[in-house]
Amino acid sequence: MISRRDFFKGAGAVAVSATAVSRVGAASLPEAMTIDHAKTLVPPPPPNGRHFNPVVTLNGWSLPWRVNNGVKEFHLVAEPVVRELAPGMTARLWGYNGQSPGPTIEVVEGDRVRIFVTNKLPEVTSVHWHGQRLPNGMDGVTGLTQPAIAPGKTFVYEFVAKRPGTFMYHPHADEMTQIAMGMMGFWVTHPKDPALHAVDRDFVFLLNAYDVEPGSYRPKVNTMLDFNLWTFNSRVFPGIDSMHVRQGDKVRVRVGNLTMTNHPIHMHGHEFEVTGTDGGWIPPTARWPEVTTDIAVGQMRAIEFIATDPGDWAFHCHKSHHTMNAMGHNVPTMIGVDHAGIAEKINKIVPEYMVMGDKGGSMGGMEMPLPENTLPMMTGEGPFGGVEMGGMFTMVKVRKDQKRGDYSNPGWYQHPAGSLAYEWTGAMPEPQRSSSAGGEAMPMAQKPDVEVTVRKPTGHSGH
Ligand SMILES: [Cu+2]
Repeated sequence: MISRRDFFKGAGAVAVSATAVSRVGAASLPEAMTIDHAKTLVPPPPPNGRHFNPVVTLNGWSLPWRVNNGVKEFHLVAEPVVRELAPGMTARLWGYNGQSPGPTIEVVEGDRVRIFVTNKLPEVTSVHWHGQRLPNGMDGVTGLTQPAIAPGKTFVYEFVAKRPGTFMYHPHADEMTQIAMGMMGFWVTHPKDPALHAVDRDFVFLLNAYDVEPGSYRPKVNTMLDFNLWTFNSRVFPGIDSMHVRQGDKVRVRVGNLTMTNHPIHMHGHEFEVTGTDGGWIPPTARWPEVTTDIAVGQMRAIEFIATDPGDWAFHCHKSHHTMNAMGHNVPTMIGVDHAGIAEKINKIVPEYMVMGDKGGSMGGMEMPLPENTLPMMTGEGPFGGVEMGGMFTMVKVRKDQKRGDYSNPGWYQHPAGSLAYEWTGAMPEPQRSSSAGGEAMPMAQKPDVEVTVRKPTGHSGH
């Protein structure tokens, strides 16, 4: 049997550190694996128990388990963590096992599961297993179905993972604070039959949001709507890993929303179908094609598509403020105002001041002094310059030569000759303008003396 310390070896993944939680409990508690970085760790095939096809958690990992008399045992530790949101900014959050979100828990339909939850927070907590069929006393609602887990205490949750599907976990204790601080994780119950709902690549992440003042490290937990960092798995662009797939792959992306607002998640270059929710799988006859699907608060959506077209395809929330980072959400509109040279001066007094619009030049390219520990509003370098994005933005990279099971970054897409937008360098025709006094007629598309070739439809012979 593979030892749990070797769990991530062979997947090319970074070693996981193991820490015993308490000297008293060490003999009976499963060791709590922790991670101290935000890399995407691709889980190896399950070392024991029933086979399943593991999911890949964006900038995250899946929690190893031990089998004890046929029961799959996991150990979650609720604790303060340091999360890098993107290179250049870290936040002091609360999470599980070293990171926020916590590790993804993967089990198989019918598994008996025992989860030890140790509270290392300075206040009480609990864990609610969102969407699961379980005994009421395992539902994790403080005061309603269980007493709170006091700091320093460990509680045990145990139930059979009855329904296959996609779930989340989060506290049901001082929720406004604990969710705003990043306490959440993903849960996947795989079907007994691995061929059921099988895909080639299965990515998961949670939508979350933080309000961290530039120059500070701790989220403001009383913010209700005006968050300044909109994140996929507590990461913002350009810190969010892209999803790397092979051309022709059937791809699933499961997204859960634990923010305070809805997020219309949009994918470029492909259509997808919503195939599942946290309530279960959607019958194929009830699905319809989409390129954007709205995910409400507390909801999960599984989307599926065939990655037919090679390229670097944007995948993002369609609310434009959600693809921006911390700086500049409250700046005035300055379109048309010539304020050359003024921005830098104002910036010395008002650090969040930024120039929007035509005279401000490129926001992403603005080299302005930032306070310690924050990120530019728009950022990220692409092969053609600044991407000018932030927040909830990443890419699906589709490649013909990506190997099966290879999740490494193939780099930027090389566009075949003739398939790239280009600058027009020919003559510019005089624009035709219509005046409001000119009557109802539309201006003609072409002057009569311009020679064009028009292919007329052929006659309807045979009708
Ligand atoms: Cu959004």
